[in-house]
Amino acid sequence: MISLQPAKNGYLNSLPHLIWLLLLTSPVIGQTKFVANYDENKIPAYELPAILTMQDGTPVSTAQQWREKRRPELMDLFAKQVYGRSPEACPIQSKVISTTDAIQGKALRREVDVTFGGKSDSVTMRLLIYTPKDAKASPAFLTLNFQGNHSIDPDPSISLNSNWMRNRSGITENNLSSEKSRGVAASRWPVELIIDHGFALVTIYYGDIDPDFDDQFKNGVHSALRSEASSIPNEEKWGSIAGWSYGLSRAMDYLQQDNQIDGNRVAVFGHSRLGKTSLWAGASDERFKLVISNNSGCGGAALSRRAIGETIWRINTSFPHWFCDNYPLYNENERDCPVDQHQLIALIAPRAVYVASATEDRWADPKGEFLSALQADEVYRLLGTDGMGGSAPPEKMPQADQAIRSGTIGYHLRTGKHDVTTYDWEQYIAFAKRHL
Ligand code: GTR
Repeated sequence: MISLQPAKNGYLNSLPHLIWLLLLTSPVIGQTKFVANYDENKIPAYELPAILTMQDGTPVSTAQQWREKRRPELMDLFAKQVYGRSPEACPIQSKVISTTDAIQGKALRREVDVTFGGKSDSVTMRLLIYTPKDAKASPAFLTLNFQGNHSIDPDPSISLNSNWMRNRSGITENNLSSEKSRGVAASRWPVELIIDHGFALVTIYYGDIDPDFDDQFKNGVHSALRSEASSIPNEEKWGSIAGWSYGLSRAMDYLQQDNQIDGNRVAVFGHSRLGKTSLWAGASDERFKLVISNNSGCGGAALSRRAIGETIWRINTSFPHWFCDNYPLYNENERDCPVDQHQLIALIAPRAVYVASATEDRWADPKGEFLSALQADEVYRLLGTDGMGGSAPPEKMPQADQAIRSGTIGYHLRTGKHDVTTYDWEQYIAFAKRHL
């Protein structure tokens, strides 16, 4: 579904304009036409939807009004207009696949298969779990990964993933896992650092839950829970981000039964599209006590109305399966979207949230990510926390590598590119120590 705004722009008045419009909105040709704006002076004038005002204009001034009225209203809007509505939680089954010592004996490493589904089918996701060796019930970081569990560490005993995997040039249905792909993403996963600070790390290959390509939802969770989702109107049905989030919640169901993990102290973390996913998982499932978005950008932490770097049109065109079918209504039409992403951050309140950007990641709009977190401050304070810290929110975006992490909303702008680095993890670990 693509919003063409014909009336507003008067495009449909003549045949040449109609042809031009079709070219602009064609996914293939449109890709070559899109030139991202990176100029702050060219951001369209915008007004953010208020967080503390109901859709009918009623102001929200108490924690109770937030909890009982505004929060449910916003959850519903994000579900119906952005990510799509997911079916109810379903039961899970788990099976331990392997248990071994790891990290020079400092950790116990387990692989646990968690299976869930509905009437038609099921999916199995393999959890790779590192827990500090002699600790009982550790706090944990729960995360999805892009390239298979075996990509996070070269350890040859981690099982290779045989599911669909993305290649560098795009998407493919080939299985690209091989001995050579072991540890390819290790720089993003400082497992030893995490363990040394007393945390568990739980990671899952995101393709176990839903393969990341547009196949009209023939596979993954969408297929497994098709009949459970059948009563949801088509335009409100869950996209892949909601599907991956649903998988994170089922992983959380498992973690609550695992006596090596403290199910009340679990952070959900994700990078990029998986950062968008961790935010939606954190908003949807209040069992996550800390939510971390690393370079999540458009459809994640960044304000959509700034339309800088990646835009709603761009993301819906490149990745039509990530969001629900209502979301393209806001293609090049951000102002009509009833929500913006600062409200997503607010949905996590009063639980701790951390948003991180990178200086060279202009596609994800670092400033828009910061402004989102800043705007959510008022809800955090209404709910009795210190928001971004101090007696009032900061007036300016911090300098690069000057993390704000004294409050309940953390933020940093790291020097460098779109990535996850040890610097990022050091901030998350320090923040998690205070909040988990
Ligand atoms: C990009 C996409 C971003 C971000 C990123 C990723 O192609 O435009 O929204 O999610 O992929 O997930 O790696």
